[in-house]
Amino acid sequence: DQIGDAAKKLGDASYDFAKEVDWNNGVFLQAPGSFQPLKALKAIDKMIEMGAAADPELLKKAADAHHKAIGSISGPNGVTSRADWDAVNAALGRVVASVPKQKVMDVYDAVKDITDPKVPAYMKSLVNGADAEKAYQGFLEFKDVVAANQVTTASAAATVPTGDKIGTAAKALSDASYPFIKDIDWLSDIYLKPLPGKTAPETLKAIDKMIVMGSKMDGNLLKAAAEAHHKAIGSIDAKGVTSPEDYEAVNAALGRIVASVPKQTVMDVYDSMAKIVDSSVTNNMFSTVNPLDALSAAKGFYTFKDVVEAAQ
Ligand code: CLA
Ligand code: PID
Ligand code: PID
Ligand code: PID
Ligand code: PID
Ligand code: PID
Ligand code: PID
Repeated sequence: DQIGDAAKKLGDASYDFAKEVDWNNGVFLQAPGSFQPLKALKAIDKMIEMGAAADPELLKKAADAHHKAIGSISGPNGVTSRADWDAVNAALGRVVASVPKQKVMDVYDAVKDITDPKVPAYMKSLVNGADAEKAYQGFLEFKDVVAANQVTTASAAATVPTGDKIGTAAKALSDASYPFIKDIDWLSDIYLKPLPGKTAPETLKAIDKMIVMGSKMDGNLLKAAAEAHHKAIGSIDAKGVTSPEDYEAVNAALGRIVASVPKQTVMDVYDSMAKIVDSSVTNNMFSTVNPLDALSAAKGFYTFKDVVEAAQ
């Protein structure tokens, strides 16, 4: 297709740049400017809306391309192979083309809003500037091909199951865990801190398991989960906490996407996370909330998971 062909040209123009970026640099965990969690949540919300509007099959293929690319990483900078670089660009170009232009521009504008104008120049200073310029020229040509293949209307909204066992169980889970949700400091910057003692390649292994799980999920249910998050963001209070109803809808939606993949795929995520999250992290989280509320939430979760497993 045209986007695939254009991605090869983009690769010619951008792979030198890709090799020069230090993908393992811890700087990418930082906010791209001053820390503004509510504004950042708005930017994430625009990405969620774009993801929910995208073609689910193309999203899956993009997830697969990333998984494959992680498998061909080499060298200290963590760069993937030239062929996989092109495949990721092609897959993302197709995802972008599957949503109306305005959804893409909304993400761009919202990200711009939380990005210090000095950040792009700083990023450029870390690589060969001429290669960055060459990559950008390549991107400008690529985007015209994407725009020429872009849809003008968003895909249909997801169908949300009703009256299923997971939905019923989500009510009990949410009642048991909403006090815990209210105890959590959602506006803290602690969630952007590096995991103690872990390197980027180690962390990427766990992300890879999530990518694999995402690619196996039922596309309609994943879209529904994204829509539920978007709705929940719309009802947050000043401390970032969503309404009980929207929280329940998020739990139901996430229970359903977990049930749409094999148990082992879920356990692979859990086991890889357990390898990189030290117990000091979990204990620290626990120390910031009311312990009884956390234990009630955990009890609710362990009951919920049996209903999910039965539907899996
Ligand atoms: Mg989420 C999970 C935040 C968007 C899909 N997500 C999580 C949590 C964290 C979070 C609260 C990971 C850390 C953790 O486990 O804490 N997501 C979060 C934010 C946003 C977002 C702030 C921004 C909008 N997510 C989002 C989108 C999607 C997902 C758009 C795609 C539709 N997210 C997704 C999945 C999962 C998460 C599939 C998880 O599995 C993970 C999670 O919650 O695992 C348990 C602990 C969890 C909480 C504080 C909230 C849930 C409370 C539960 C139901 C009960 C508590 C149990 C116990 C006390 C603690 C966990 C024990 C542990 C051993 C499992
Ligand atoms: C400017 C001035 C003109 C010239 C110009 C110009 C530039 C415009 C530009 C630009 C626009 C632009 C857009 C970019 C957009 C990037 C979008 C990224 C989206 C990320 C997402 C992430 C996610 C997920 C995911 C799916 C999940 C939801 C999420 C589900 C259902 C200024 C040059 C034309 C770069 C969507 C993918 C996992 C949130 O106009 O004169 O330069 O760049 O998890 O959804 O699971
Ligand atoms: C524009 C203007 C509108 C019209 C429009 C428009 C276009 C927007 C577009 C577009 C946005 C867009 C984005 C693309 C992004 C491509 C990103 C590729 C990333 C590849 C990576 C590969 C890799 C790895 C990996 C992880 C490793 C690092 C690597 C570590 C830690 C402008 C059409 C709407 C194409 C990251 C995965 C293995 C490098 O908005 O008018 O057209 O395209 O090895 O991580 O090692
Ligand atoms: C300039 C002037 C214009 C021309 C121009 C120009 C240049 C702009 C530039 C540039 C922008 C730019 C951006 C770059 C972005 C790279 C982003 C990389 C992200 C990597 C990540 C990696 C990771 C992980 C991971 C999970 C870990 C955290 C991490 C935990 C909990 C100035 C040329 C357009 C290079 C996210 C995945 C392992 C961080 O605009 O005239 O030149 O470069 O380790 O999670 O640990
Ligand atoms: C233990 C001991 C027993 C008792 C027990 C026990 C506990 C087990 C547990 C537990 C397992 C467990 C699992 C959890 C799994 C969480 C999984 C999260 C996945 C996140 C993903 C994120 C993503 C995306 C997304 C889609 C995108 C890709 C991504 C596409 C196509 C130990 C109690 C049984 C919590 C997948 C969603 C946006 C990466 O067994 O004695 O306690 O918890 O962007 O995909 O866009
Ligand atoms: C288990 C054991 C196996 C069998 C199995 C199994 C089950 C795994 C499961 C499961 C995992 C799982 C995960 C669930 C997670 C739910 C998370 C809910 C999060 C809700 C949020 C709501 C909100 C917001 C929002 C953003 C705001 C904050 C809030 C800010 C900055 C165990 C079956 C495989 C259900 C985050 C979105 C508005 C609070 O593995 O043997 O069954 O379920 O307002 O952000 O303000
Ligand atoms: C313990 C002992 C057992 C019993 C138990 C127990 C407790 C475990 C616990 C607990 C685990 C736990 C986890 C918590 C996790 C909270 C996660 C919140 C994530 C929030 C995010 C928010 C954000 C953003 C956002 C984007 C911004 C950055 C942020 C930028 C660029 C010990 C009870 C099981 C509470 C990610 C989205 C706005 C950070 O196990 O016997 O008690 O709690 O602002 O992006 O700015």
